Amino acid sequence: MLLIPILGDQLTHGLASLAGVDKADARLLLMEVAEETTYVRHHKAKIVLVLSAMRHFADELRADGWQVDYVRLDDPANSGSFTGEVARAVERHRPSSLRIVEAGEWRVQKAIEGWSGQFGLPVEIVADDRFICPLPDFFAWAASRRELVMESFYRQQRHRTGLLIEPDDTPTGGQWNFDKDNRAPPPKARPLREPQRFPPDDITRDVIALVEGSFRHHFGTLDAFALPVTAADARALLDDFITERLPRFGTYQDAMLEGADFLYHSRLSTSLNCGLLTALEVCQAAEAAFRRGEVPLNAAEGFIRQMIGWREYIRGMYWLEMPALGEANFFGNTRDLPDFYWTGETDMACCADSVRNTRDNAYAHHIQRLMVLGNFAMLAGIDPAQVADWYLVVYADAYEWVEHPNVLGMSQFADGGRLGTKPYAGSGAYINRMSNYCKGCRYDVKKRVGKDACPFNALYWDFLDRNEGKLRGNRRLWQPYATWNRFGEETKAEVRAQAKRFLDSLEGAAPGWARAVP
Ligand code: FAD
Ligand code: DLZ
Ligand code: SF4
Repeated sequence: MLLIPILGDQLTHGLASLAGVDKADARLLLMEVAEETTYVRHHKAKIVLVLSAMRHFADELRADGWQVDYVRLDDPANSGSFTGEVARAVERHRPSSLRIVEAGEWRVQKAIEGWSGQFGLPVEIVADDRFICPLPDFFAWAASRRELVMESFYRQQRHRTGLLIEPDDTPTGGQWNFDKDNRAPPPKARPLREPQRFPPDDITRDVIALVEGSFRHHFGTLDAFALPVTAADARALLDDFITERLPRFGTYQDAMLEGADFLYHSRLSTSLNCGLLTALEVCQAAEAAFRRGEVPLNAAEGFIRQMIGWREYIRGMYWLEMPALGEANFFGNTRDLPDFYWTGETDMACCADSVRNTRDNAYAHHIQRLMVLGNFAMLAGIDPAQVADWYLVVYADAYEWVEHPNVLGMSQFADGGRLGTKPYAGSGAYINRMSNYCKGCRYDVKKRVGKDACPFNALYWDFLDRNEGKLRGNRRLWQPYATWNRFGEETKAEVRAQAKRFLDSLEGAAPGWARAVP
């Protein structure tokens, strides 16, 4: 008999470990375990999402004729870890071998690699073919490059999938990339309706009760929980996105509007990352809408680039760079994460609204994550490990394979530029251009110094100044350094003093938000 453990982010009916298996001779194992629910203190909505999706998936598998063991969190015999639960299942069923799809996180993969020795059984670890680019192909691509630029990987991926490729092998529309059309400031009116909601059913309500009891001290609220927890609902959310928001997704991809929590974004990452949707089906739906003339090319291409370009590149970089990536700290930053990342209490309107969205929805869109909260943390010199923990906790789509490269690489430049060619650092001017936050903020985005000056301004220049030894050689930063060096010594001293005053006023977060205090 074959024992097939399925992890909480592997909830896909076409999972590689199930292919070709005789249902009568296999036992599937899904495990709710304390180790996963508490290794960081996840946002309540993330725990509800994963456990509810697991329970729904187990029911669907049974209905499909599989024999399924499902271990609940509150089962008194629950050992609390994947390894412990697999050990118990081995005792129960005495399988002849195990089969599992490779894990999405380094620490879990290392545990799985120990199972064969531990249990004295053959363990087949199957490649995760829900990703379009197999890892060996990514490593080969990386080995052939001096710089690991996403755009060149993306073009290979277009050829690999045939998405937006014409019969003569050229990119549809004659261009690979329409990014220059995708930087419009926010739309004036608020023209959109919210993404479709999926109100909790009985299974989800049970899990909500469990989480409100056992995880009540975790970050976040569940009042607005309405995420899809089945493949059918995730597909409905995809259809809703394609018709309602994809047409304008490209144009307003980088825009931010106070109180508009999702704008034209898809909100599909939570479903994709736990397996309810696959990247390929989502991209095919976007391309089909373009071919039907329902969405413009800049929108379809922009979306497909995020999916087969960025998402796959990020995943490849995780496995290429781990475990060193987890410890990366290029700038040697040591400041504690400010308290407002948890409370939302700050006068900076952009940060307050982004944290509110995060708390209420376990969500923020890309530019809130990158150019508001990530940018602030890097400019302020926050310890990147604390920043990474925060991101892993607060977003319902966060798993280490996608969170670490985005946070430690793209947003904090803690890897020294392996992933991005320059730090994503911006002053208040960028946020003002791409949002309406500054209009309602008590700070003045035009000012660099003074009590009411936007903190991002002095912090931006102070960041460049502080790190000049490490960054001056970066060819993409010669312009800001040229500007900084045109400032007189007096101005420079004022900026440094302004940044110091502000940083000294920041209160560090109380311990225990991200990881339980031992
Ligand atoms: P949309 O804007 O609609 O984009 C469509 C899809 O493209 C997303 O669903 C996602 O699957 C994919 N995508 C776009 N950009 C990226 C990217 N950089 N990396 C991976 N996938 C991408 N994404 C996560 O899924 N989990 C994370 O933990 C995560 N942490 C992030 C942390 C930081 C600091 C930054 C800058 C980005 C992070 N992202 C993460 C990427 C991106 O912000 C989210 O995928 C996106 O905001 C999810 O919302 P959406 O589904 O509405 O995305
Ligand atoms: C995120 C998460 C949570 C909160 N709980 C569980 C769980 O109880 N059981 C489970 O199988 N998976 C859970 N997950 C997702 C896992 O953390 C994820 O599958 C691994 O980290 C992938 O390596
Ligand atoms: Fe953010 Fe500065 Fe604008 Fe205030 S003025 S919203 S702090 S960028």
